Amino acid sequence: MLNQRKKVSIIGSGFVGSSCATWILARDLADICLIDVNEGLAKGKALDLYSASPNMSSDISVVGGSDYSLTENSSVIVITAGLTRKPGMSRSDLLLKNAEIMKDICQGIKPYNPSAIFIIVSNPLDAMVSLAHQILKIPRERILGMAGVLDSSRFKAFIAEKLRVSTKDISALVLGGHGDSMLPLINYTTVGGVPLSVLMSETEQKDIVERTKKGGEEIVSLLKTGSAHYAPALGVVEMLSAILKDQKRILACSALLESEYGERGVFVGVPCLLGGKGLEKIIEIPLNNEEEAQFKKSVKSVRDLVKEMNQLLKKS
Ligand code: A3D
Repeated sequence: MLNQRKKVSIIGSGFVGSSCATWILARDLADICLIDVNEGLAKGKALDLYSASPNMSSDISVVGGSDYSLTENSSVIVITAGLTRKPGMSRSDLLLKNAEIMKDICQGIKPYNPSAIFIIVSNPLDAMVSLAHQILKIPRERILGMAGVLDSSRFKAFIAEKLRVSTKDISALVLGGHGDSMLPLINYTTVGGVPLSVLMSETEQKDIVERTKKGGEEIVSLLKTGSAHYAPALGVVEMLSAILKDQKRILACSALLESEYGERGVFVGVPCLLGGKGLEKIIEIPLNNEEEAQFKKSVKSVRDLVKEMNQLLKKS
């Protein structure tokens, strides 16, 4: 049947946005619309990718531009637009700039997409997804932030490297905000069903947890300019596959808590059941006292950041 393909629009066609589009094409997932404030960039990348589709044996369409009307009736919208810190720019300046960009995008895109599911990637992640939710005013089922899938993937990669085992057998979970306060959960990590604590010393476990928390920084310091994009983009595409194919996967995503984990009105990384409706359920897992204290600390740091962002927006 014609016209049954789903459409994914990606706002921000920089490193993360264009890598998302590449993985979507490679997995033949959906038609793609790339949007960027730099129209030529979005159009050029779209044309380049579309030219690759015959060699992928793919029939997906890829269009690009800067006009939000191109995104009309998307199944999913991925927002990766944002600025990176420039010399002389304070953390608050960057927070305000990215918040203004997020606000403009959400206001511009909403009229064309009454029922889309949104995946936010722009940083600071938990604050940006919270702002997008304030502007879009959509049910929590249709708005998620991507971070936990990436952080869990880094955690698994470092475990596989250390133990010299296949990544396929590793099951792991990272909760909390996307940043220093994230919580890689050793107690929920297994390799082929064997608890990690059986396979690694406590010192080795601690080292891997620390490396996971600083995974993004390690890459930034090697690259010198820019930041990670292959793994973040694949994190988005894992979420997209779960939604577009109604896979009912349990993935760590930033989602709005409405009583779960004893919290309300905050977006933070938790295990989510993802399917065709978007967020179908937040899974609550038991945490020991230490894990719970760390989770609460992480939630507080997200709340503080959102408060700071809202004050900056009010003053601007
Ligand atoms: P970059 O390659 O600079 O791309 C950002 C793009 O956004 C550029 O092409 C800009 O032209 C575009 N842009 C800026 N303003 C607008 C606007 N108003 N409308 C449309 N497009 C606009 O950055 P990147 O792709 O490396 O990173 C993008 C964002 O993702 C940043 O905020 C990163 O910090 C964030 N990021 C998050 C993660 C997570 O795990 C949460 C990982 C990697 C990157």
